[in-house]
Amino acid sequence: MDERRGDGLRYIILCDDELPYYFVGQHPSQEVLFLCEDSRLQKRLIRRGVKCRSGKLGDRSVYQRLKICPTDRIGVFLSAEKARDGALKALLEHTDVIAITLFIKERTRKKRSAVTSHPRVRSVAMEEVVRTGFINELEKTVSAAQVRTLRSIFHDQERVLLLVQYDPDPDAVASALAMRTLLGRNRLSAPIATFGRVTRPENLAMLKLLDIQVNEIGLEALEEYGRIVLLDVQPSHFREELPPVHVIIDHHPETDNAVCMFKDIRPHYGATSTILQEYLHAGDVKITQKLATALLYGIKTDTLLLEREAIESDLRAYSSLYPMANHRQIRRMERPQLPKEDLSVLSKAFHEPSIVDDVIYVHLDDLTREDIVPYIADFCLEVEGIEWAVVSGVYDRKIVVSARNYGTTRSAGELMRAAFSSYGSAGGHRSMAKAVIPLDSLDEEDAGNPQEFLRRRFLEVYRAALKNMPPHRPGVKNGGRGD
Ligand SMILES: [Mn+2]
Repeated sequence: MDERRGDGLRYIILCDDELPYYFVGQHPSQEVLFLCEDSRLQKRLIRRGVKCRSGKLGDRSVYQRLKICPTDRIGVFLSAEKARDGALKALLEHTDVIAITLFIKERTRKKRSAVTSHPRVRSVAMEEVVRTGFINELEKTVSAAQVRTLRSIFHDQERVLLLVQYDPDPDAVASALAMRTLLGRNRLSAPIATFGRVTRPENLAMLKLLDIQVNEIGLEALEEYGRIVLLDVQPSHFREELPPVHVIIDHHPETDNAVCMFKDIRPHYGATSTILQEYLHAGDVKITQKLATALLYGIKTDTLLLEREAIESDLRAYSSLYPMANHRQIRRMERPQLPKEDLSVLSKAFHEPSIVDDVIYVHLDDLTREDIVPYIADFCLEVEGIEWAVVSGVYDRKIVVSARNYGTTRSAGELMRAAFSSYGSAGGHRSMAKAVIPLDSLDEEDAGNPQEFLRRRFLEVYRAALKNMPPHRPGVKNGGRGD
């Protein structure tokens, strides 16, 4: 009778009233078991359809009968201090659970006993749990109303244009895709369009892998559409004088006082994809794997893996999309594949790498994609005895340079700035940096032999920096690969 069911997780909830039932309820896939002392409470919980046992919670025999195992998830909702401490003590001393969650009232938080401050006990304020759930509901109510308004704006329209920025990024593309889904449209009745084009390789990889089409259009094409929707962008972004747009959904600070039929601008959000995820959720729209993958990638790239300007809403959207997304595709977008055309360039470059001091220089002549350069720079740093890798490539009449080091010497960003900022843009962090130099900014001789120019300039500043540098002390300031 006390045998565990299946091999799934088991949630064990110790309680002295019915409240936890509303928190935890019945979990569709996992086993939930309530434990209480009062047999009348037990009956009430069983009537609600959950499993419940009663017994003395300070008594180890209760837990031994249940064959508590380390991974059981144990939540304690006991308001009487004595009963609570007794139960915790029994659990800690007579079972091998990894940890226990103790739910407490915020105002009692300070009153901690030896057993509630045990390292295996984590206290969570009930108010906190209620609040996040509560805010969620308020948000959902508003989002559902917004979805109703949006649908009414579009329902009698034949063609809708989803317009994004000049060089659309994953957040914009995912938002547009989500908008189309929300409106129940397809790529003909609601195409995604830009006045520019998608250029970044990882963004192109996203379009290819997820089979998303972004049309390149001109201003005059806007006339063909009954409704124009701006996603992840506002009218002032465009050099073109836009006709009035109908809908703006964005997370950048509001720059236009544009009057339109519907506007939802949330500058505190990390991604527009998060706003759209909330709409889809509130509108009870089924999210396909493709859409979940796009939105997750949109949030991930705009928030730099949730490190930059991500708020709770972004985290919530992220975690709700996570199980639905195709992570293999996301990995492929993040590290785009090497184009076959560039293989011969690579083999030529590796045939004659140049190593001076502990710096390796590799130059790739004509590339079809610029992101090969940082990729090869990472690789070169693995070469035996190498402290610095400086890899350059010519792409679109520009020299792209990536520098990498082990962080033990001078900052890559500083050296690259010193060497190349007078020719183009240069900068970066301690262990990785980038420069972009238009070929036209070099004199004829250097432009004809960029490899030699780069090596000479870099070595100049590198040697100068070594001379001025105090003896290296590991772990101080310059230590660690960081970035
Ligand atoms: Mn964005």
